Amino acid sequence: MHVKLFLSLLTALSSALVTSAATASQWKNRTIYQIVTDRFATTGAQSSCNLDARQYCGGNLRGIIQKLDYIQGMGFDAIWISPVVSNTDLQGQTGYHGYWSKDIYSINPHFGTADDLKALSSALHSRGMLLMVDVVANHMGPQDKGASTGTSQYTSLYTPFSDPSHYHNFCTITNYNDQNNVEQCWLGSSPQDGLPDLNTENPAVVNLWNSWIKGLVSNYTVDGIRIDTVKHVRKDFWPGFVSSAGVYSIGEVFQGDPAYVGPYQQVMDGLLNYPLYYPLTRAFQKTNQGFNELINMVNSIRTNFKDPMALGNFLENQDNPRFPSITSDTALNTNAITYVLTGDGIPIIYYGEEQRYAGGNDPYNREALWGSGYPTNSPLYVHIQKVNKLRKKVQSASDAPLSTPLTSLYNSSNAWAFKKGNMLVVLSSAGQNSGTQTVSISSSSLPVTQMTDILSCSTFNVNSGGSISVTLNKGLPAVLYPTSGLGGSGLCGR
Ligand code: ABC
Ligand code: CA
Repeated sequence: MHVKLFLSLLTALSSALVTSAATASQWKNRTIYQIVTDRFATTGAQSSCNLDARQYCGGNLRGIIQKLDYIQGMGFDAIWISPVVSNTDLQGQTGYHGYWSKDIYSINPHFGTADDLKALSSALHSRGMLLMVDVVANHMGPQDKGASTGTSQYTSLYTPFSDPSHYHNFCTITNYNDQNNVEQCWLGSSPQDGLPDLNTENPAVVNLWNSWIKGLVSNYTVDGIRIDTVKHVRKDFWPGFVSSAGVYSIGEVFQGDPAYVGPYQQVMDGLLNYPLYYPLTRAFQKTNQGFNELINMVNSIRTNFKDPMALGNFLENQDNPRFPSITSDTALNTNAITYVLTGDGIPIIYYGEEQRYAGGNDPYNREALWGSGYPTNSPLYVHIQKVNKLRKKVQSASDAPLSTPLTSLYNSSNAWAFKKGNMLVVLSSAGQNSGTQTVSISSSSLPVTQMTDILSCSTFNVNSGGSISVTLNKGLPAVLYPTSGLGGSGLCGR
């Protein structure tokens, strides 16, 4: 049979088998905008948010609905929101971030109602966007009562985990090299401020979680789940949980070693790409750092993970300092974001990243976005919009740039060029104070045609020998695609 015909029959067959739930393959060509629900948009007064105080600042689900144009305007076709369940407080601090579960059957009243969550879900779906919800199965919120002994004494605080047998006895995680310690002990230093660690070996706990996640996904038509603290629960807990969810799952294993994180892809679809995060940050935190470490990591990820394209790439999130707090060089920032948007994997951009928010570690990286006024003309907003337009345009192109693993074509102390399908990406670490930089690339795999840099709209030709010289300005990257393939993209007047 003709190969193309066979492939399209296969695609038709597999989409017929898929029900309404969004699978890994449906998430792979999406770009995700990560939201801290309390800090993204409010329907109330846009009061200033004191980050140190760790209070609710007023962001809510209805606020997100009102700002979907802002998100979709940048080209995102999926959002990830904070955990939605009601949370505990702790001696004046609150669960504004959503990770301190109290009652897993009720929606956090600070964020809205069950109907508000349903309304967000349908507002997204009517725009062709997907909803990802953050979920936590490892622990509940701190007890806020000053428990004095090792076992959980205030279990009546929680729903449905109200029996001491639902919890591991208190011990604090002291040794991250001891997997048993990481799984069985509590995050936090004392029973007072620690996160009561659920006994995820207890079949009653397992059953409650599996039926809960199934209900959450179906009640709110959730398309994907981000799973918290994955390495703190035994690996074989997860297959039952994610199959009960029945949608794409992406787990958080906060660790930089691909050999440690990789095996978790045996138990869920995707992982946040922490192994990539550290070399990516180092490649762009200063000028002229070279790209060998980053390139080696891209390769190492290929050998350690079952499906690198299902990993979620990011430069910022709620647990790490924002990139502009590491360097004020805007060109380096733009290059790092460009890798997130074009490299192998699913791009995730953290709210505020598009406005170059510069907060440091938790809690300073959780600014209220209403302070920005949501401008849609800021440089990174426009940059992200352009690359996302290209992603949309090439989503079903025959050269398949989004699903083709990158091939490195050129690498020096301050430039790296790689190709995915016919998309050619040239990154620079020369910095914002550099002048023009010419990167000459030669490869028989380049299409012999005119290429347009969709960022600057400059054009460059690949000559018959397969060489192209790309000029970069002021340390900014270039994202090139055959000019003839840009029709209808809205890019560079096409
Ligand atoms: C609160 C305060 C903070 C205070 C903290 C102790 O208590 O706000 O100021 O410092 C939620 C809230 C937080 C809150 C915590 C604790 O709960 O968002 O504000 O902090 O109450 C997830 C979520 C995160 C969430 C939780 C808890 C878990 O993304 O937002 O926090 O539900 C560990 C966990 C990881 C967790 C993270 C915060 O802590 O594994 O799941 N994130 C090493 C360890 C990691 C560890 C990390 C950070 O440090 O290996 O396990 O993450 O503490 C690399 C290595 C890594 C190493 C890094 C630092 O360096 O390869 O292994 O990570 O090179
Ligand atoms: Ca645990």
